[in-house]
Amino acid sequence: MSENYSAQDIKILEGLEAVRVRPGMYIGSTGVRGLHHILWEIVDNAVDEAANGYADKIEVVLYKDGSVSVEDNGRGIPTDIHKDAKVSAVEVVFTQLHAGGKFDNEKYNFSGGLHGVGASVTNALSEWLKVEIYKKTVFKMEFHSYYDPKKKKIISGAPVGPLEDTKQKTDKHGTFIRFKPDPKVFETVEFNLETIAKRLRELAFLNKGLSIHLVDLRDDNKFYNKTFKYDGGIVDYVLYLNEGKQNLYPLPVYAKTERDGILIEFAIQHTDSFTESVFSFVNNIPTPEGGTHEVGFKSGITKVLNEFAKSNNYIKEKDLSFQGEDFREGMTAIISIKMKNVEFEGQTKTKLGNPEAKNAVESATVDELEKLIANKKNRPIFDAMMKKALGAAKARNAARHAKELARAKSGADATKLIGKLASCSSKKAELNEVFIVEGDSAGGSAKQGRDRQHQAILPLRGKPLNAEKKRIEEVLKNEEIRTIISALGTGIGSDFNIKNLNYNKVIILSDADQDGAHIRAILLTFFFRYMKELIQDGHVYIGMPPLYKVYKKDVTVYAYDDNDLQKAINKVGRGYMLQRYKGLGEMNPEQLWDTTMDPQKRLLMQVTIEDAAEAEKLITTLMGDDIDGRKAYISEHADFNKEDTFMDKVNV
Ligand code: 0RA
Repeated sequence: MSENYSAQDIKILEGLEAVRVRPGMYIGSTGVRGLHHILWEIVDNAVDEAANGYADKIEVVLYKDGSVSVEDNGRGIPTDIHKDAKVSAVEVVFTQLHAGGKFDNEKYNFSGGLHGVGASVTNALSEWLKVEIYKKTVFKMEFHSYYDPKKKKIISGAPVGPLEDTKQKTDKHGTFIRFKPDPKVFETVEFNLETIAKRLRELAFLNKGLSIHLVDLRDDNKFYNKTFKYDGGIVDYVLYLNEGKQNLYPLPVYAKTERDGILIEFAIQHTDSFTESVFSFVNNIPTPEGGTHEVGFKSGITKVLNEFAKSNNYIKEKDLSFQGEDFREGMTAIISIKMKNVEFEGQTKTKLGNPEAKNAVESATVDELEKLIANKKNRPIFDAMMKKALGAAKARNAARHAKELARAKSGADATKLIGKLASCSSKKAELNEVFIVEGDSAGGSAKQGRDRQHQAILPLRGKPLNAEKKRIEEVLKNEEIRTIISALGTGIGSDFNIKNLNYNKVIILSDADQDGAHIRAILLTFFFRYMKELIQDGHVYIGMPPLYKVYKKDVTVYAYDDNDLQKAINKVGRGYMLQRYKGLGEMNPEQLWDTTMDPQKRLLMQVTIEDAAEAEKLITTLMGDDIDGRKAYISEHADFNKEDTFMDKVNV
């Protein structure tokens, strides 16, 4: 039993105790993110084993009891006695912080990134953890956390006994780890299937040929079982992201190479869209804030394509020249690198800081693209890129004027634009909110019903333009869009500056019908394309007007969905009357305030983007031309949309 397990262990366990005391220091938070973090620690180890060529299968299983397991078919965690620690290496892995580094050798090198706090942190924050190692025989070890009444404290991740060789023969090789997150640590211990599926799919794309099997056994009525395996790796990833778009050449351009000890892999494909979608990764970890590798990649592309354009006389006009952004119009690309000693920077520590990565990636990108250009067979691809970039450069030239218009933050022009805005009296942006309201009549009610000090109202007359299908110049011609830009104050695209945001909350208020959903989707698409930080920083909300009013003489209860309705009816009791709201316009100012705008009572949904690539794909699918794709996407995602993510907000 743990109580009489060797004294030396107790010392080691002090590390795990520190993790219990300050979990946030190790896993960021004890919310749903932190919960998944301790799973990623275990998954990362298995993926490392695969990335180093020792495993090609991983299975993740979610169980009814709240536990989760990760199995790989790799070499198995070493079972021998660790020289310094004098206990098994397995025990070291699960009880010593950062034990990953103990195995630092040439073969096991690219591990440890954003996660990288080690399996011991997962153990420390679990009720129990069981490990099995398959190496000719089955080895087993178990850890648990429990309250020690003598010491009056919780002992975390203590071995129940030493590593045991059960002597049971096995043909398998690899590692199986199952653990149950401790509800005493986490605010929620319910794993999110969608979050896990997305990350595992991403990992499967990033690790060509790796088969990742996900099984959810939690609900008898909803058995889920899916295998992610992509023999094309990041080429498949780019094709997946471009599904439903019109490509300009059928197969992505792809290269894989090594430079200065950094493994570099990229895939590029252009479509006829106008947006740039570059997704970068370091050691399988997404870097949505970019960093040196992304900078090097982009400048490599610009150099090669500029050179190609010059030597083939693509530019005939005198006053025309290419800029890097022209080559990236309609470009979907993945740049994935693997390197040692990564340093992350930025607000969310998702930006690569290593300076050496810039030159390595840039020169590798130049060399690899030049090789591809030299191959005559690829000529149509690079011709297509030139044609696309020419269109972009010409439009950019012609559009300078339109852009300048949108940049105007003061002066007569802006005043005219924001004429429709009923602003609030407070000048403190952090306390203020703006409601973007569908329709003039609802806008009128909102203006009358609001808290004038802190709530501004911006009524939308027509439908704003769908930003997905147009170049920025077209988008900016749309008056509704220009009004929104002026009102928010931040500017857009490369001019965007969150510091100039006039309102802490931007609340979209549209009807609970098809049209309302469409307007919501259009606005979210616009924010996503041109003000991404607004969403990333959590400023965008969806207001939730009620669908029903249930009332009798002196009682009124509002219901926000059909479930709510039954409750409301029960509350009001016999002889109730029912009104179904078809639109915001049917509510008078007081009702609108009571149900939808009053910060004390209203229901708001915050719009979040957990995963940039998936959000990107979602926008393309929902707002693009491919109707079949849209239907398929909606039906596939129809019933696990309960989480408060971008997904269920764009409820088209
Ligand atoms: C270091 C060395 C060896 C294997 C591993 C680490 C390893 C760790 C994990 C964690 C999850 N799955 C894993 N698979 C392997 C080599 C061991 C040997 O050659 O005996």
